[in-house]
Amino acid sequence: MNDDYNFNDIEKKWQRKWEEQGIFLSKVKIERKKYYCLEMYPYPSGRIHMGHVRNYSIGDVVARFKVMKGFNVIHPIGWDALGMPAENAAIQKGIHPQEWTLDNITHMKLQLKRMGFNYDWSREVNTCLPEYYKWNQWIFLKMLEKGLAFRKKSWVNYCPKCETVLANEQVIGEQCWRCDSVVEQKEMEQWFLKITEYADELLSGHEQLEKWPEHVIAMQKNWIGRSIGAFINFPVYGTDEHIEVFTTRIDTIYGATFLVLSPEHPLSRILISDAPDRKEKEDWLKKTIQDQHQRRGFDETEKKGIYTGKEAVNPFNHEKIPIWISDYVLMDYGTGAVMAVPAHDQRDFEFAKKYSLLIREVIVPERESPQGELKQAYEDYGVVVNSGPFSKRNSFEAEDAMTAYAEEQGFGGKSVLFRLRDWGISRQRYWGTPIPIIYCEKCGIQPVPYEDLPVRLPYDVEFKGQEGSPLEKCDSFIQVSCPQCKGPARRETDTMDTFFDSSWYYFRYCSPREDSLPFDPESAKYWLPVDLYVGGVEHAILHLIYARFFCKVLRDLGLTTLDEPFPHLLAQGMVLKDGAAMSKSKGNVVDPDEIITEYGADTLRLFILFASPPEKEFIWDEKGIEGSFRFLNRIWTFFRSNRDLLNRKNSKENDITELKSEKALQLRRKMHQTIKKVTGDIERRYHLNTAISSIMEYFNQIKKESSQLLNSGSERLFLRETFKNLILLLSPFAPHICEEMWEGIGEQTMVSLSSWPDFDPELAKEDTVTIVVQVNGKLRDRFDAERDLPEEEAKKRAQELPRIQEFIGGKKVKKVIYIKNKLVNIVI
Ligand code: ANZ
Ligand code: ZN
Repeated sequence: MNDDYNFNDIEKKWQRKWEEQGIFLSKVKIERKKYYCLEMYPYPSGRIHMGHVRNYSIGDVVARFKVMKGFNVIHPIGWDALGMPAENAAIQKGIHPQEWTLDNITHMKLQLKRMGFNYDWSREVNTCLPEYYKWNQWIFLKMLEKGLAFRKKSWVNYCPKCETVLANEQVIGEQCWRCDSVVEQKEMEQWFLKITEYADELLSGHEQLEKWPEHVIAMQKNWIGRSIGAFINFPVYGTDEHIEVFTTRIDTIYGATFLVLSPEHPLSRILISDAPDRKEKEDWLKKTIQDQHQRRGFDETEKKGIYTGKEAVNPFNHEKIPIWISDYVLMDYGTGAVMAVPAHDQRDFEFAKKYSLLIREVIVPERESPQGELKQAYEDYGVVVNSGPFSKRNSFEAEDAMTAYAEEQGFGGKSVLFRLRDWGISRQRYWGTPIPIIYCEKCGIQPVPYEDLPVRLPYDVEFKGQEGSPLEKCDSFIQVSCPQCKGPARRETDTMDTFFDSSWYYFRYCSPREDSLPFDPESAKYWLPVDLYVGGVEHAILHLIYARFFCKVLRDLGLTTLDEPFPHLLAQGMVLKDGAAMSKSKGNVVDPDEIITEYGADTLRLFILFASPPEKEFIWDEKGIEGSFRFLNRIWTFFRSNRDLLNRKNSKENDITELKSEKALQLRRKMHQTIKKVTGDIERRYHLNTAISSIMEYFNQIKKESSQLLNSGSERLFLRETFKNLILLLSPFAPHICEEMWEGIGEQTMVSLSSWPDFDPELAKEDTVTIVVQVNGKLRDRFDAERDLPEEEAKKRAQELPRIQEFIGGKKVKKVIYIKNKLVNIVI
């Protein structure tokens, strides 16, 4: 037999065996503790990339580890298969989106299998199949019943090239996230989901998410954006109209020297309607709404505005102040109107400077008086001045008193505002879930009856890339009879945002073929929550907020009792090469298939996990992959040359008598230490990189001591034990080669199903030494520490000892001398 490490044959062999024996299929076993390991499912773009390889290798190690630890593991995978690229491919290449998607899935599935991931393929979910999207429609109808899905006319971002409405988050800067075209504004009737109803709970729920990275929580908090402030009504002078503003700084209200409306504010048009230069103003308004929308809200841009010619009355001091319209006020935040306080808000300050409006200081830092002329807004809190009866209090007292006064007088009150917007889910696209709605001239908006679900996407449509969705031109789809009056009616042609699909797919995995509900509540109750969710940090906001929202909605529908679906999130870092993320446009893509062909999947897995901890960036480097390959080769060679000696047949199991040699004893200590370290690294910190490096060290020691151990009987048996443990520890990372060696040393059950090794806590203890501490050469104290403590650490610990501190007694330390593993001398 050829002694080379023939990874290709080995990997194929074990992938076949795993599949034939169905060892990764998962079943509910009430009596056993479950573990749900989930990685964000891929979009079937055509090929697996290194980001996938990294994401799925991390999950796979954890899933395999948990199997060996005796958990009943569910590790599913599926396809986020709807969305724009498929349709763009149809337009560009003339392939039907369904063909394109299914072909891609077939190919990527083979690629994933080539990596040796232990997925339960029987649970595969594919969102472009009616058996999946039927339940999107079902959930939508339930939300409609609950008032959580509704229709609203709204300004939407529209990409002229993709011919579709984009969510705010799909607009980067001013451009379409996919094609970089400049985004336009369009007013349309859209379907929305009322995520704002859950804004408070989405925020308070963060408290349960202790095992989420802090920066992800911070991004979500910021996205939800809770502001405490007040609403105040300003009457428009000489009319019955009022302008309501939202402010977080009511303490500055005596400094409000003008009001500003957003161009889209309903009063903006009305207030300029009798202006002498009405035509000009209306043109300005139209133009601003059209092309300024995207730039709005960014502080850098110059603020432009017009004066309406009207005035409002400040209800606190009855002062008349001008009403302006400007693009720096956003319609979709608060009331779309602000009281401008130029002395204390920088945006208002710049606006006032530009148009020579009054600036009045009403807040000063403690023990200071107004400055006269400000160079910029003073935005901090401080002492209130120039504010009638509220003067001389600090900002916070003034806020309370002023809010109470506004409430008393009935022109305002305290309020909490969220930045989070309702989620617009309508897309004017073909390749998405049809929204199950029928429009009837007589009966109005009608939900498709549940028994008529799914509303299937028609197959025969044309993809020309012209205005609108192909569904709009598909008569067989559009023409339908009204569920109410049976008269002729028209189907909704918008499809759903694909974030809808990914908001609940992790429930579907629990019972993927369930056909009476989106998922079987009993199975979900057993498997959920997801114990570890691994994915890219680019999903920190949208996907992870939407999925949390859906979980709460499904809970309120009585399908689950879960509040939070993902108590533990591992946000993996990006894969870089030559200083940039791997991407086609940068031309720095390394194709996983080529690496597998050249080095094997085990080497690729090992390398991608070894080079950095999961949450850090990973830098691709060719030398690194060779290093991992060499390591596996060295283990392989060791195994091949000692195969017979290591074999079960040649040893009486568990018959290790006393170890005699110091080397053997040391190796045994190393073995227990390594088991402890690797277990802890995987289980507690997910530091797979340090786990791998301790396995490498451990192997080096085995190799070094092996020739001596092989000479004596009981120690040879010990060598077998220690090598067995090496295989077990390495197996989640490099499962194929480990199965092969495991079989090669005569083991009967597969290593993938074997138990994770235990360690003896006594033997796993790190070596410790006692270090004596002297002050000016006199012995004063001692402490125990790990052997080979770094010098700085030893010096620090010595000086921190309470007794030593007493001796130092605040005197200046001149010098600290360290003799490794023995002594610290502090000279004062
Ligand atoms: C007066 C004021 C004085 C303000 C001051 C701030 C400082 P956050 O914290 O983000 O909620 N604002 C309210 N609605 C707005 C809109 N639609 N477009 C633009 N700006 C708007 O911000 C709340 C503050 O942002 C509000 O408080 C308001 O300006 C402004 F010294 O009112 B403030
Ligand atoms: Zn009807």
